[in-house]
Formats: sequence, C-alpha cells, structure tokens
Amino acid sequence: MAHALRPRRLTAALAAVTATVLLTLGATAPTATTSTAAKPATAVASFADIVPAPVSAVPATGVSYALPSSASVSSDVAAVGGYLAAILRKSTGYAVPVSTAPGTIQLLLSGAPAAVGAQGYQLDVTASGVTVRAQAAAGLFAGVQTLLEILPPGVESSTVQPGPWTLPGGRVVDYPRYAYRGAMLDVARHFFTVAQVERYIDQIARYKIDYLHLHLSDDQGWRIAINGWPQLTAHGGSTEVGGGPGGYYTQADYAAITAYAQQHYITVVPEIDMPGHSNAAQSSYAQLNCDGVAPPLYTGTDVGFSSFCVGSPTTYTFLDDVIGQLAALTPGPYLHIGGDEAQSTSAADYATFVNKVQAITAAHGKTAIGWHDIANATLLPSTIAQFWDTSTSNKALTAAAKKGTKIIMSPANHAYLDMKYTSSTPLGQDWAGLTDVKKAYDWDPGAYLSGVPASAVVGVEAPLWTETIVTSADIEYMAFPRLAALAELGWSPESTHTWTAFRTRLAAQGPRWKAAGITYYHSTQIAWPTGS
Ligand code: TNX
Repeated sequence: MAHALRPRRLTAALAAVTATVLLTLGATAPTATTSTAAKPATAVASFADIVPAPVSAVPATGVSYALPSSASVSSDVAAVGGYLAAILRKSTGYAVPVSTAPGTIQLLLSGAPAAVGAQGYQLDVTASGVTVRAQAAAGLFAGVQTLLEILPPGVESSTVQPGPWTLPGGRVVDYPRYAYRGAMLDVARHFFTVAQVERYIDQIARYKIDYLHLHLSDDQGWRIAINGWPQLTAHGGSTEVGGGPGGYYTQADYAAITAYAQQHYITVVPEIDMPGHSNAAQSSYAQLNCDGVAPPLYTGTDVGFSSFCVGSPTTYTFLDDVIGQLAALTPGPYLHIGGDEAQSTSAADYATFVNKVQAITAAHGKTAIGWHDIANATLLPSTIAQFWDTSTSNKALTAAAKKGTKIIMSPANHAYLDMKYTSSTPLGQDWAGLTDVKKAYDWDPGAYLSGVPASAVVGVEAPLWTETIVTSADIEYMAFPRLAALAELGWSPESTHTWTAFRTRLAAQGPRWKAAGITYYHSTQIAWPTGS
C-alpha cells in the first residue's frame, strides 16, 4: 500500500488527462468489480485510456478527426508507414496507400520536441488530420502505437469492421521512463514455433516493449542450432516438459525472429542458461559432464540438479562456439548468460565460471546480462544483473549496484507472468505467491530494492516461464492483462502511477483484446466493459 501514501505529483497536462477520466466515468471511479456499460464499438476512444500512460496528453475540446475512406499514410520511414497501413487496411477495409506525398496521416522525422529523445514522439490530432513527429524511427513506431490506441477498438480486428474511424483531437508528447522494457519467453520448457514467437512480438510491440528475451536452453530443452554440435538440437531439442516432441530453431529461424523483432523496434536478447539449468546440453554431449557420463533427457520441472563441468577446458571450447555463433547471429548488444539457481555448482566454481563466461561474451563483442545470482561473482563494469527474487533486499546485488552494476527489475512476486492470478487459475505456478493485476502493477521499479539507488535501474522485464504453458492461448491468458501493467511500469513516468487510474485505463483495453482475438484473464479487480 506504499503508493497510497506517496504524494501524487501530477503535471498540469496530466491533471487534464485525469480530469478527462473523471468526466468520462462520472466523478467517482468504480470501486466495485462489476462491468461498466458497453460503449458502442465505434465510440471515440479517449486520451485517458492510453496504456502505457503517456508523459502528457492534452485533449482539444470539441475537436476530432474521422479517417476518410481515401485515408493515406505518408511516412519518412517507409516500413513504419507500411506497418500502420497494413493494420488499418484489415479493419477499415480502406486502401490506405503509403507514400512520401502528404497524406491524411503523416509520420515525420522532423519537428518533434527535443525532450522526446530517440524513442519518444509527439502525436497531434486536429480537425484536418493526424501527425506523428519523432527524432528517430523507433519514436515514430511508438507514436503509431498510441495512434492505434485512440482509434475505436475495432481497429484491432483482422476483418473489416464498420466505421466511423474517429480519433479524438489533441496532443500527446511522450517518451519512456526506462530504456529497457522487456518481455521474456521461455521456449525451453515448452517449445514455441517461429510463428508463435512472432505472434507474441506483435502483441508486446503494442505496449512499447523494446526487448524480447528468449530463454533458449534449460534442463528440458536446447532450442538453437549450433554448428559443430548437432546433438544439441537433434537430442537436446527433442523433448520438453511433459515429454512432448520439443523442437528447435535453425540459425535461419532465429535470424527470422530477430529480423521480425527489429521490424517492431524490439531487440532480441538470447539466453543460454549456465552453469546450471544445463541438463539438455549435458545429455547431448558426455564430455560436458565432469564424470564423462551423459545423463538422460529430463521432462520434469525440478531445478538445481545440473551443472556444466567448471574445471574442464572442453566446457569453454563448447561455450566459445555457442556464444560466438549466437553473438554473430544477434543484432542487439546483449547476450543473457543465465546464472540462476546453480545449486549443483560450488560457490568457488560458480565465481570462476561466471568470470570466464563474461570474458567469452566480451570477446565476442556483446554485453552480458545474468540473473542476479551473478552478483556473487566479480562482475565486469558493463554486465547487467536481472533481479528475480521475492525479497526487497539482496546484499550481493546491493554491493554490486554500489560499484556501478546496472539492474533490470523482474521481482518474481510482481513481474512473473507464470504466477497464478488466484488459487483457481488453471495454469501457472504459485511459488512466488498469487499475482493478480494490482500486485503486478502496484510497485515502483526505481524504489523497490533497499539500498539500491534509482539510478542503478535500467528497466523492467516480465518473464513468462513455460513449465505449464503450452499454446499461444496459454501465453496470452497469462500475459494479458499483466504484461500491460509491466509495460506501463517500464514506460510511464512515476508521476502517473496510481492504481485507481490504471485500472480504468486497463479496462478500456478489454474490447481491444477481444477484437484482436486475445483470450485475456478477466480479473475481477478490473471493471471490464460489458461484452468484452
Ligand atoms: C525460477 S527465477 C526460475 C525458473 C523457473 C521459474 C518458474 C529464475 C531465474 N529461475 O527456472 O522456470 O522459477 O516460475
């Protein structure tokens, strides 16, 4: 309840947005868990409903703009214009040509205020058209997400819907709180195809997530082809939790995922978990085991029983191949080296191992990220630690942060999308507790860890572990609505952070998810509009 006690610091612009919320809903925000009245599918969306909440959104009273059937997009970045037009064509049925000639929707790399930086934008809706201005392509893409959110929910449909396609008038000026806003998908416990990963990329991009962390290896599966080590995928990729057929990405598949992510201004962070969580690799190659014996494949859900052989040179020959090939395939700056729950590795071996793997990663030109357990080793100045515990204090991590280590925040009891919402949630786990929407949202990444300065935090990530998650529908049920909560923590200024305002904004996402075909969890904490 810390947030209820913290004074609100609303800017004038945000106060205007708050006023709009109150006007829209009546003076009292709903406190009951009943649904709100359904708005017609074509109702004009409100600036107050944008998730993640923007830095500033000022409605222009009485002004709106309806897309004409001749709507067109002109864009200084052709790919961003094409992305927007493709979405609009499906739901409006309009032709929506893209060109550099002035269109009804203009996406411009000029005229944005300096404050928006590389990822922010300014969006203007006037009586004569829509303009997004940014300093870089990523900012235009973020502005396009907001533009879509102020169109009626039917814009999310993959089939033609009735108009009118009216946008509310006004100006949004917006940029992120944190540079790192991540989602993680565990493709090791259960394997997900390229198409399934791309579907998740489509969904997370809508909430201005800019990193996709892929957990590519664990005890139950190795999911990325490495030249020279064919058994990793032929054997190590051949099953998953529960004994299903598993699967793996060829290097071309992985390149397709990173390229698709890049088209959505998302950077892929590949993870090879080590020195523990390594049974699939050890089962594939006997020489990766200290006793020279390959263990059987594992399809259960225990953790902490496997470890690479820290004293063996073969381990580092292997890891140099893996990290080298993954580095060459990965456009982004980061490689995730895992490091969690290495309960079968001695403390001394663990420190030795993390030091060697950081050096290999650096030699291949990448920055290492590891689960916060790596703070027990000596970290390179560039290495980033990802906090995952349920506690609010961690001695080794605090000490590392004081020496300059940067931190990504994923506290399991708030940020883990695989935790059950309630005790009756059919999917997920509960070792970190039950995480309904309020728990996912109502914490401050910058002030969460005692002794860690706000300046050490580079962002937030929502991990989805998949011991119990099998289908895309399962992913979506666990991610929505909580992913939107985590995305807002990563993007929106702390001054916008109030649960009562968020639950209202979030309710407006329900009809959008419904139109998009996302089967989300209808948390009773949110007054979803009737019929959504
Ligand atoms: C802990 S938290 C793990 C994963 C499990 C997850 C299940 C962390 C870094 N490791 O191996 O999948 O719990 O919630």
